[in-house]
Amino acid sequence: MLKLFRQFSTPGGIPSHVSAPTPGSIHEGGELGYVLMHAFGAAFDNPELIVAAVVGDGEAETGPLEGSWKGVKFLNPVRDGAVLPILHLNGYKIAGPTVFGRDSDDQIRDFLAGHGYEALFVEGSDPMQVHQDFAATLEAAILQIREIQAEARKHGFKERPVWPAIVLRTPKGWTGPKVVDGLPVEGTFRAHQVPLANVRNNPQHLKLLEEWMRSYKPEELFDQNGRFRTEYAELAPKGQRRMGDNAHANGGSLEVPLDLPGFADYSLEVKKPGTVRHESTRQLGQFLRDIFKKNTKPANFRLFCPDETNSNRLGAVFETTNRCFVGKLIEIDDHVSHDGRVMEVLSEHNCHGWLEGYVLTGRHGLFATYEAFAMVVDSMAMQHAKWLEHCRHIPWRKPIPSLNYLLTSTCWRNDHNGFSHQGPGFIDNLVSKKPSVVRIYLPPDANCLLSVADHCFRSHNYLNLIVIDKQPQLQWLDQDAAREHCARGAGVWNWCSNDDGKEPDVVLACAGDIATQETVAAAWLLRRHLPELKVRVVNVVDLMCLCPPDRHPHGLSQEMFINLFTYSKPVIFAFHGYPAVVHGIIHGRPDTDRFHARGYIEEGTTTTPFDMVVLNRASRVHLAMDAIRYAPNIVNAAKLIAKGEAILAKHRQYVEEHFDDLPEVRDWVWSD
Ligand SMILES: Cc1ncc(C[n+]2csc(CCOP(=O)(O)OP(=O)(O)O)c2C)c(N)n1
Repeated sequence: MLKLFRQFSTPGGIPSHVSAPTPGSIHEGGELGYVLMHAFGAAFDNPELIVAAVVGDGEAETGPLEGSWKGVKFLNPVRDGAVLPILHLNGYKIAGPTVFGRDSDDQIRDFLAGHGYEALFVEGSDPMQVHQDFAATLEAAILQIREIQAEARKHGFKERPVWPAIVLRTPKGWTGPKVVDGLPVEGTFRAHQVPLANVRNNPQHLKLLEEWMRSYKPEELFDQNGRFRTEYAELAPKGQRRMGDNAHANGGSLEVPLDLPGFADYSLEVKKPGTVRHESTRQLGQFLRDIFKKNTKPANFRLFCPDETNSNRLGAVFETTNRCFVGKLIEIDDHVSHDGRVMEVLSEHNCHGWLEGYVLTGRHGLFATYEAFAMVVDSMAMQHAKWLEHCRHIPWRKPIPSLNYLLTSTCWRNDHNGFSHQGPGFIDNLVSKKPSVVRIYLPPDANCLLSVADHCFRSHNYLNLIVIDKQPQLQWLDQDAAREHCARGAGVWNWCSNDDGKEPDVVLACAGDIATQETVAAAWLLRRHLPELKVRVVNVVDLMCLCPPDRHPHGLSQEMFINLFTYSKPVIFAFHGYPAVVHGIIHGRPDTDRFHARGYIEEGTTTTPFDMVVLNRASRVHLAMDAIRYAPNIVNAAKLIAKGEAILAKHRQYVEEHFDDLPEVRDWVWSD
């Protein structure tokens, strides 16, 4: 008992809410809103599992929770387990009444019925009576669930069942102090978390605390040494029947590794770098299709996407599976079925939360989304990163499959959707998380994308972020070169450099597909207009390799970093996202002032692809002009920069007249 008291919410102890050290838990109780979506993720493809999800009535006011009741419309009673929501209506949150708390039973019943649940009410304040009522209701709910499942599994799926949900009305701070300092506490918002605020200095509060603790009759429950009495301990179920020993809540222990097809089978033929255009994510779509096929039996892979699988060019998956929808199907539906494995719901929260629940219980998946709207789930990603980091230090927690993101429809190619769709900030969010759990990849083409994806699907305990656009784009590396490049994380592209392996005058570095295209095109321009300038092109796939090795495990050694970027030459760094990210990552490398990062600087609109890079001052022309500015001793620099300005003026005029990019830009390919 002393041990429990010493560790509960104390320095070096355990948090006051459910957290990674709590056996039987799959998420932190800290940030509210995600319980139902995690529960659905855990129940998918877990036919024998019933996931009890306790929803606070305050928590029920959050956007993600409000949006997550609909998970039931994706839950198939034949192949999935069940989710049993327990809506705890204690009427109050921290400082006031909850919205649901003042609703009548009928209103709550109607609300739940509208979402597809039958409400089972348990209400009262006499503990012994409520325990009995709750036990009976729980049993009824479980029998109802088993009946629904047995029927569907025996006769096949017919229609979406109405699932039970328990509504529990008990006082907030139930069995805690009734009145403190003359004010009612039990049954009010004042009972929230710390009903007695001043036990150290106020003897009255201390007395109330003692009375409260003694009301649980510790002398009956514990022996003289403070040990929990065996006769009570024995009432608990044995082994894995105990909530704390449920293997699903230590998902890594149940993981069946994915059977991955050889990713090289999906690679593109690239005879000469930068000469053919292709939609890179289409190749990934085919890889995903065959991951589904090869893992049909363990049924442990799903794709989560807010309505954009086709748009993101991943549509090949529909050759082997469908969109999941456990509701009415009609003739015009396109690849929709009750047993589809593509989870399309227009809610980034649900996609993320379902995938979290899925990987936390030992399965695998990918969340593919428009880049700008990944930020809708910034906070969820942060919480999952914290969870993983915490778990790393708990020996009994087995590693779980990584949570994989594909961000596509990126800022540079949302020229048609405009400003609202242009935001690469999810990278900024992940960069700030613990290096032990975060990986960020910016493959420049299809073959690199495949290599990176294969790597991510094999990994554990990470948030793997992959960023690449879906539009036709230049392909740079053949299969072998891509594999080697991705394994290194970054490398010199000799074929577009002209430093002959010696010290260059300037380094053009890039990370990201469009950044790569503009950088290689800048090297091409410089070759033509300033052939004596020695240019080295460095491409970065694994962003965190730029970090000094003491700050990220992927960080290149100082020697390797200098081999790429030299010790002192100017580096013009074209980056996919916000330039400040690069400056932050390279802190600690030699002479960082020589790095000039260019990237997305919130200049966006509905325009042409090249105009996007021009507006953000990250175009090939800008990069070439930067090289001229920063490389030492360029005799005719002013003249060359004037030439660059003239090209930009011509571009502006052409775009406004033709609504298209200059043909020499639009159709540009690499040539020696
Ligand atoms: C997303 C989020 N916003 C705010 C908080 C701060 N907070 C902690 S508990 C709480 C009230 C929760 O009320 P309820 O869900 O009814 O739970 P109860 O404590 O009454 O069981 C709030 C607002 C939080 N933890 N998470």
